[in-house]
Amino acid sequence: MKRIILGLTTALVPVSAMAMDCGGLTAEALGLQGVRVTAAEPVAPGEESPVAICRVRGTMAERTGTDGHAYALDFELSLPEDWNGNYVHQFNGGNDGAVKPATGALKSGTGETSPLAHGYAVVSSDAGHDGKAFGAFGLAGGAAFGFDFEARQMYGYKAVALLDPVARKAVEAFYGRGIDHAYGIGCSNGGRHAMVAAARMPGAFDGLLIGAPGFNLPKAALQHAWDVQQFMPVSGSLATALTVEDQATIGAAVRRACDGLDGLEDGLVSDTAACQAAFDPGTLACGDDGTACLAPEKLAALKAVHDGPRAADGTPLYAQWSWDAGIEAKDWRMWKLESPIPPWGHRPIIATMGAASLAQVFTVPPAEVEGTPEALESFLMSFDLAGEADRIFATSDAFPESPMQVMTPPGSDDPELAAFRDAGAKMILFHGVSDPVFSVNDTADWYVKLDANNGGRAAEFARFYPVPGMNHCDGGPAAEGFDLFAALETWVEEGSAPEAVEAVAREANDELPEGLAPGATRLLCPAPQVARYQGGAADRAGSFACTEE
Ligand SMILES: [Ca+2]
Repeated sequence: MKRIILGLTTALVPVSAMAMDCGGLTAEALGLQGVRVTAAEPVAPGEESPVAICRVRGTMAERTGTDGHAYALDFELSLPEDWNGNYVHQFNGGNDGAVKPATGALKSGTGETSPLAHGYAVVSSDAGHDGKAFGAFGLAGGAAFGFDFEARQMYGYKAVALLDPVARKAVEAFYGRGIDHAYGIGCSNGGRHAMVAAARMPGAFDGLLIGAPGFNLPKAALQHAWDVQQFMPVSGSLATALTVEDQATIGAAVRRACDGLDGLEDGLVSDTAACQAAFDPGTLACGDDGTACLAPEKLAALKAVHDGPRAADGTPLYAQWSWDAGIEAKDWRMWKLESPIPPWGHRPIIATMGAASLAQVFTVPPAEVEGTPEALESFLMSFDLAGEADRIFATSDAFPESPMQVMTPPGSDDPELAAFRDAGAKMILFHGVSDPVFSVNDTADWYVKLDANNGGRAAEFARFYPVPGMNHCDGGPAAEGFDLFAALETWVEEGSAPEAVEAVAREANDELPEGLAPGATRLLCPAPQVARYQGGAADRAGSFACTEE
């Protein structure tokens, strides 16, 4: 509130940070070139926004694709009335293709309230396609844009690079002053967008929050084909290759071997590295004692999936995976085996949702595949990993950059991020140890290389938090309620690097293990530290400490 003088009387009126009226905003008024503002309207606090905002929707980079489809980069900008001077670029996930509400909320990592609720200006986009390019062969999982090379580039890296300066210019014009701090946040493919930004736009963001990054997405798509090829022969159906009971059997075996390694049997395997040495999947084999076990063909498939796909000469095509108790969770089942029956469907969508992307976005040349579960399943079963895996590295006249070039952050095989580091920027990464989509090992290996290439001082600008038990971005038998965005803000704005971060076992999480009560808190530790029990109340983070040994 600010006191202003109106003639001879004084009055208290709310003061807005806005320098312009929201209604009727145009691209010209905001100083934007090559952009159409398609809507601008005030939104009162409520379901659509936690705070009063001016919501601007716009479109840019409009063109007709080589497939005849109309492409554009559509975006939404949330401009809070009570602006805190800062900016968030919200990177979305999956195949993109839709403008999600610009609130800055992640599935996890941004706490109970979104950055928008804290007064950030936030931009969100569809990454340059609308998910509706079907081509001539029917529904294909929103991935048919991959037949158009420029749409691939937009999805891979150009959408963020094109939109970001436009969004900032609009923010600064709207408020009549510069942005103090700029952040980028995303999980999954959104985490990949953030890692790409660190490499390609190293001076753009002061802070990046990076969840479960799919920074090797085309390789992870090969893993998807590999998984299906391992699981399908077990019983002729992904849905029965491993049952829910089998998952529980595996989770229980991992806990028997590993739960206590962190000092407390609480259902959480916090010492992931020690668990890889301590857990022998052979103990899952059926013996004579009648206890729960896996049949030989199930165990063989599980081990193969865990080891990851390999080329004919034995070279890994993606990554290995970590044994962890979160393998029992619903999310793991959805991505690896089967999804629940959707309200509109008569049968489960078998977990082949990555097939359309492998066929149409992550290979050169792309392959036509129909969107039916049967067609997608058949595509993955017939994908020749020994002979066709190189298609993720291939180029052609129509696709002059390979899928790996388009999707991965340049230099990520041997990362140093010198320009990002030298710009003074900070990044926080987090990844569920039981993520079934992107292997936590891939992110952990990347971080180890980053640290080595920075003389053991990567922690001065990048910290990595593995989350035991957590699945893809959130969920699973884990303490997976945490606010790493707040930790990032403090690091960027106060120079105080995050150490142990508190995580809560959310009451809304119906998969909490026995031993982890709803509301209990734990510590998330920056790798290579591990949360170890020190004694005291088992439901309090204060009873744990982050240590390397
Ligand atoms: Ca434990």
